[in-house]
Amino acid sequence: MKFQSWRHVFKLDPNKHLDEEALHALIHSGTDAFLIGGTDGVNAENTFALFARVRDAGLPVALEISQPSQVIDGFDHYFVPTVLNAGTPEWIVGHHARAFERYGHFFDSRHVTAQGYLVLNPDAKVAHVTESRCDLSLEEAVAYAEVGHHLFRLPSLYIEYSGRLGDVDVVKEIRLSLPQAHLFYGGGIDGAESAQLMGAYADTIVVGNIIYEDLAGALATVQALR
Ligand code: 1GP
Repeated sequence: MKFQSWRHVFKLDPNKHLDEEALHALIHSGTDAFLIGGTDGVNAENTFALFARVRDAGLPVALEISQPSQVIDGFDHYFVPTVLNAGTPEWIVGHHARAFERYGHFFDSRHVTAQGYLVLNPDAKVAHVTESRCDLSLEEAVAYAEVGHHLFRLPSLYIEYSGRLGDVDVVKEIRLSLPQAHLFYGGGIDGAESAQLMGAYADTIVVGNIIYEDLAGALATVQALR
């Protein structure tokens, strides 16, 4: 199943505890895929441990690569973020160049997709790490997305509000400006209502934190999009 047809994704954090019962519920929730990734304390060991628990679940499992040392063979798909509004070139192209130095010979474009991130919650860890400029006007946010899609021709864009629900007008305007782009939205989705709100404009909704805080809320996000 290609990522373009994913409507709903659960993002699992290798550095967070998930018991068997919860994992079983997620596997049978009707979600389209699992995305494994996180910002804090993610390494090859905990990434592999989590991957081993979901690899035979019958769902696509993708890795969001946040550092080259975390790359593990065997995933169905790999996403490589490039943060369009990062404050340092490291997170736009620097880490990527170092990853290609090490792993370039393994590169297979059929299984690797660049995601043009717009990091828009200034309080999120990812915003601090990437020194992202989050105080963008609506027009500026759209312009960054347009650069990612039209100029860099990225195969997907990711509107990232990790930790809180974002501004639906930003998601809506980017959708209207870029009807052909594949839009991921993530941040603060905690139940049916927020899933529907952002799902009206984004192609793929990513649900993360709520898995660990309110499993019933997390499960409700899947049904809301069906
Ligand atoms: C994080 O966009 C995802 O990278 C999901 O965000 O954890 O706030 O659901 P939440």
